[in-house]
Amino acid sequence: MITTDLFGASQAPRRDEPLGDGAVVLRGFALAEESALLQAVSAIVAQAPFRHLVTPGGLRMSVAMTNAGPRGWVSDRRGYRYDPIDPDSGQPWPPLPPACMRLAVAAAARAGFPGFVPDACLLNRYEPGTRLSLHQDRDERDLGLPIVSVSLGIPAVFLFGGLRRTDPVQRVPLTHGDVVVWGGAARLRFHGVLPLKPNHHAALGECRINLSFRRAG
Ligand code: MD3
Ligand code: FE
Repeated sequence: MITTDLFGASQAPRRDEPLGDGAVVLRGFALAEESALLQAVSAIVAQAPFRHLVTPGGLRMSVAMTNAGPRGWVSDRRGYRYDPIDPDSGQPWPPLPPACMRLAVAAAARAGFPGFVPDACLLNRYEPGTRLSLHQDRDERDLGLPIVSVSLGIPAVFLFGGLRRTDPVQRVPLTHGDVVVWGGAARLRFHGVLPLKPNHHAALGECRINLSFRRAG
């Protein structure tokens, strides 16, 4: 039964959407920490601005990236890796704000990964036209641990493939406040993001920011 409290807040049961084995979409789960997340993003990018990394093959990535936490994901001509130091500043990546940590830990626990404590948060910035081509995430030491992803800003269509690059892909629309936990059998599935359509978000403008919380080491 769906009830409404004195203040009109819907008490509908939260609808978690399983995405096959090991992955679940928690619609709107990040909205409880929305202002803390937006404040965290601005503090992080003030210290470690978004930048376009280069792939080992020399191609500029269309997604702009930065990191927070003890380790950060970087790519350059030498390869992909996690590094405790921001190569642009020579300083450690900015800290992971406690509200972000709490959100990631709570989402992982809700999805069946109690005790997951991330040590890295990769922030991806998409603008209209930006895409992320199909890839696997396999630079983390323990691939048995999940990744928690938080979408902010304008909507995107996430591509969720299989264990082989050529497997068919599911299209999953993700919008402001949605959280996805990817673990278990889903952890090594190919995935990507379709080119973003022009759109506007009240807090972030013509932009989508995805935070992905990982255990790198
Ligand atoms: C699905 N980012 O940074 S969320 C990435 O929306 C990345 O910015 C996407 O893929 C984004 O690597 C998707 C994070 C994510 C991470 C690992 C996954 C999704 C995943 C592993 C398996 C399946
Ligand atoms: Fe990925």
